[in-house]
Amino acid sequence: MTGGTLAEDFQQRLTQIAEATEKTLDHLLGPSPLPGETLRPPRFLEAMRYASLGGGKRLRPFLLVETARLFGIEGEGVLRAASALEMIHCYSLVHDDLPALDNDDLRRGRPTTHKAYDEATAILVGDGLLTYAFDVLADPATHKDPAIRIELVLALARAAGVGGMVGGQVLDIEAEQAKTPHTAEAVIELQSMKTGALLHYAVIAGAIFAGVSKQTREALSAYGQALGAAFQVADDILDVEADTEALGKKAGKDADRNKATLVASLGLEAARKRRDTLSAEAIAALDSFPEGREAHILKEAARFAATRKN
Ligand code: GRG
Repeated sequence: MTGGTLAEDFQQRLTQIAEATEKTLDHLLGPSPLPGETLRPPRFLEAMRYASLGGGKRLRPFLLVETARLFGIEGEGVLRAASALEMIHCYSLVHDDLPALDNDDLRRGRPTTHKAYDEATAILVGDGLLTYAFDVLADPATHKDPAIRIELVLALARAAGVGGMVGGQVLDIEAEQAKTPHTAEAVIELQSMKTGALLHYAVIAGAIFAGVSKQTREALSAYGQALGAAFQVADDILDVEADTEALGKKAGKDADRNKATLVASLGLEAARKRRDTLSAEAIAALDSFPEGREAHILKEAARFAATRKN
């Protein structure tokens, strides 16, 4: 800690964990084949690296690392799990940007993967990152206890799959195709799957590493759910604010879409209130830690999720 304000301490930790995640991803996506692999096609490996290195806030790795650290667990295994989670996140972004989905040209300030390479490569990059994430988690280098590794794998499969991120994306597409406005309840449900599930996994994975009590895991779960929801409402609000400020390309492209957002369902002011309530709920969830641990940095992360500017 710097001895600075909580917000400064949070930013410092976010930067440190982003750097450590970058190093781990760089190593994992290196050219040497792993045991059982024949070779790693060089141009494709470069595309996988393009999609996952050198950008992003790395909020999911941050949450995983900080949750584990709260219980005294640090090191290479935690960073491998954090990197696996980031691989899933990056795969979802690569696929989400494809012409068949959001059709975006820019991501993290650079051309999207299908623009920098081509569509077939981008689809396969997503597939490669998705598969590799589970390879990394299942490897004994992540945790010596196979029971812990299986728990990490199972929870990630559930968070990323049909009942989690992918299912949420499906509901989002179906909602957009509907002609009628969306209820706030429907939006909250699909967002908790599409975006919330991976953020929730981040804290649950930290708890799996630490082997916390049921009560503590429930507190962390409530924190993860509220933080994930606050993060997504904040995202919707940022989108609208960006659209209002400058009628850019994306704003023009999205203007006539029947988007399933809380801003569309509730209006901007009510969405802002909901975002702040969710952030406060996340913080309050951490007050009930049975161990009496002071989770200041995680609480600050809940404030950041709601007030971030990008
Ligand atoms: C198409 C088979 C197939 C699967 C893809 C596309 C998809 C499944 C899921 C979409 C999930 C998605 C893109 C959710 C959006 C969540 C969101 C707000 C992303 C931005 O996250 P940040 O702000 O991004 O953390 P950075 O760049 O900071 O990492």
